This record gives sequence, C-alpha cells and structure tokens, in this order.
Amino acid sequence: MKNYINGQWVEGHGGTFVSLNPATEEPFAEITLSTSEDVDAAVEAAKVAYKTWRLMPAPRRGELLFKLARILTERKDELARIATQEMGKILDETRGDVQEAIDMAYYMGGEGRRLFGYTAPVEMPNKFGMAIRDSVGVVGLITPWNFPVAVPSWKILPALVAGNTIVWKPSEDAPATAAAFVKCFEDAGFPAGVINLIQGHGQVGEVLVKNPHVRIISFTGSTTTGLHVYTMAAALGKKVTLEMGGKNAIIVMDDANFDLAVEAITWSAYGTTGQRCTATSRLIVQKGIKPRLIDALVEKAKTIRIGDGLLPETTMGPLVNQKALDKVSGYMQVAAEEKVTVCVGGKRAREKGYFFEPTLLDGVKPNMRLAQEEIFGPVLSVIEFETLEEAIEINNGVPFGLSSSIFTENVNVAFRAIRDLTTGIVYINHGTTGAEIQFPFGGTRGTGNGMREAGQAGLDSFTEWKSVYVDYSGRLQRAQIDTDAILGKIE
Ligand code: UN1
Repeated sequence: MKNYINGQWVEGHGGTFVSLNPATEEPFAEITLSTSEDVDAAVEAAKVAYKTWRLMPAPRRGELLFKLARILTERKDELARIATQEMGKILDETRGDVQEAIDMAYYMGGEGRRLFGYTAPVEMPNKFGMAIRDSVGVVGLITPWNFPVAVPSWKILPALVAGNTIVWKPSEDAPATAAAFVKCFEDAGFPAGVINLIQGHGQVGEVLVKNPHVRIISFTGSTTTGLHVYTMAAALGKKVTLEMGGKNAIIVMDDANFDLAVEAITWSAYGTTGQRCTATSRLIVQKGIKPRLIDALVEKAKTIRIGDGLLPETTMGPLVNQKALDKVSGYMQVAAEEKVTVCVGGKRAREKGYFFEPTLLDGVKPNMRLAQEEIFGPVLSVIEFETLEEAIEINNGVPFGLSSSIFTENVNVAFRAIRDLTTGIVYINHGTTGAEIQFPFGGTRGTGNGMREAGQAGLDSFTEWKSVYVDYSGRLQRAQIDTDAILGKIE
C-alpha cells in the first residue's frame, strides 16, 4: 500500500513493512515505508495546495466534507472490516469508529457556513472591529491505531474546513485503514495536495514534526511519544495539540442503580479490549455495595466471548500487538508483587492471537502502580472508599485527567461530583467512554496540554485569531491616547 502525495499514490523510498492481523498474527497488508525525502515531498505538496485551498470559500470546502460523509457512509462496512483485521476490535466497534468520522464530517461540513468569529464595539467613532478565525498553513498529524478513522477525522476535518492542508502520519498498526480512509477524500474530489498520507514508524513522524513548513502538530497517542513530540515542536516554536494517556474511573455509590452500573462498568472496562484512552481502568466503589458488585462483574466478565472481531459471536477482540500483550502481562506481575486479588482473568486467552482475558483485580490501593499507570488493556482495578470526598480525591489523584463517572441516584451527590471531579469529561450514570463529537474532547493534567478536540473548541487547534479594525472616519484616530480630545467631535 502506497503513500498519497499531491493527489498520487506513490511508493515511499524506505522499502516496505508489514501490518499484522492481531487475531491471527498473520500478515494483513504490505505497506510502503517513507523516508525524509517522502515527508518533504508531502509537505511541499501541502504547502503549494494551501495557496489555493485557503482561498476556496469555506462553504464550498464544507460541501466537500458533506460529500466525504456520504462516501464514508457507503463504505462504512468496507472500512470497518479493514480496521477490524488490522487492529482487532469487533466489527460493531469499527463501524462505530467510522460513524464518528461521518458525524464529524457533517458537523465540520456545517462549519463551512459558520466558522464564527465576532464583532465588538470599538473605542473610536466611525470605526469597526471584528475577530475572525484564520487558517494557518500546513498541519502535521500523528494518530494512533485504536480509533484509526475517528481520531484522525477529529483532526483532519476541522483543519480542512478552516482552510489548512494536511500531512498525516498514521500508526504503523493501522496503515491500510488510513489508506482506505484517504481514498475516500480522493474520491470526494479534494484537490491534489490538500491531504497527504505518509506511512511509516516513529522516525517518519519525527521528520514531520521537525519540518519548518509544518506550523501545527496534532498528536494522539502514548504519553512518552506525546511528550517527545511536544518537546521537539516547542523548540521550533510550533503550536501543538496533544491527547495522551488516561486512568479513568467509575465511582459507584451505595445507592447506585445496580444493573445499570454493572452493564456500564463492563462495557467501559472491557469494550475495545480496554484500549480506549477513555476506558475505565479503576472502579472506585463504596464499601456497602462492593461485594455484590464484584460478584456481578465477575459473572458478567465470564460471559464475554473472546475471538476474531470479524466473527459475529465475538464480543471482545485481541490486543493490538505483541508489545501490548507483553505490557498487559507485565502488569499481572505487578499485581502479584502488590498482592492484590485476581477475581477473574489475569492471563493470555489463546496461544495464537494477542488475546487477553477480561481481568478484575480487587484490593487495589490508590497509590499502587496498578491504580496510577495506564495499562491499556482489559484490566480493571477495584478501590474501596467510604465517603464521597474520599472517592473524589482518589479519582483526582492520578497523573491523568481524561474521563470520570459516578453512579448515584442522588442528585445532590451527582452535582457535587460534577463540581469536584477534575477531568475533561464527566459522566453521570454512564460509563467513561462514548464521548460525542459536538462537545470538546480532551483531558486535564498529563492527558494533554490544555487544548481540546471536537466541538467548537476543536477549531482552536487549527486556526489563529485575526483581529481586524476598519477605520472609515477618513482621519487619523489614535486609540488609547487622546480619547478626551475627540469627545464631542463625533460626526
Ligand atoms: C480514544 O480512545 O482515543 O469517548 C478516543 C470515546 C470515543 C473516543 C475514544 N468516542 O470513548
């Protein structure tokens, strides 16, 4: 599978690499590998295309996004099947992944007729002031494999509708999905150079970050890589948006709707094999309800059907690769060392494929590694508490701040939680996953750098404000000095 540069599918100059199917460990696709020469060619194409793309009226750019939405709708199954075979999650989830991109295409397509700025009164007579969103130029994107269509769409679509052009380096664990997604842009009629795809590993991303013509970097992925990207980009004075790790919790109060909580915890902890940045990896549970809740969760975990995500009976797919399997298995060592109780799961599920059992660990203390570090697998740690204040403190006491949730039937408790939970996303009586594209997505503390994706806030990453003053008085007026002198002379 090739790179897409300046409207052409071309081979990279670095040979090829193979993308594996994590359910079978068999090769899925052979992908071209880029070098710095390819990155530079892609950036040059994006730079040239920017000159005309920025001048296309935004409503017309928006119409291309609507066209893209229709193509994605037609190819939803095709894209989902590629993604499932490449990164492992079940078909219902990869379809949902594509659906998020469709939703985003309609939302950002509509921005083509909004992209609201604002006006405000100005100090001088016969003068007008407004603030407008301006495009920036070439945007570099580095994206993960776990939402191989949705997450890139959160970056590509707002960037494009605002008038920027793109060079995209997708994860080496989801390259064929990326190519199939870019084909949709080609078929929708986006002009050559507006979106460019370069395949490869981390080094390719590094070259992209360092290219002087790339003014903005938007990254989603691991904390280690994200901070590396941030440091490199900061040294070059670039604007960066980061979405990194999570250590999300569901708090369950004694008065919670029990069945609802069991369903939501199971889905948030084990859905997508726990490989969402929003996945629930801590269950902070009040003392009274805890024994019953653990029993029910263990029973529920046993009903999960592990297997190839293409098969209709499967409810949980594999981890993405050997490295992920090693990492999650490594945390079982940590569990043994920290002497917590493995209530269910705790080991690899099959000999072939990177499958891991849904796992529930009890007796975890808030400061243990299991309760502090992102595991990114189907592993849920149970932490007990007595008072709401304690639960909130445990929730907030981690290096990440993406998503949190509380189950309670008491409206006062719910509103106190909304006030005091310090994550970027808060759910009441709903698991920690399932954010919708019309609201800001992102997290506090080590999850990000204060920027947000999606919703109106998502435009901030890809635009700069331009403040415009129009003086139609026909004479020299100086704001901030001399104001008294002109009073009474208004024409
Ligand atoms: C991610 O895991 O990187 O809120 C994104 C959710 C999804 C997005 C997850 N809409 O779980």
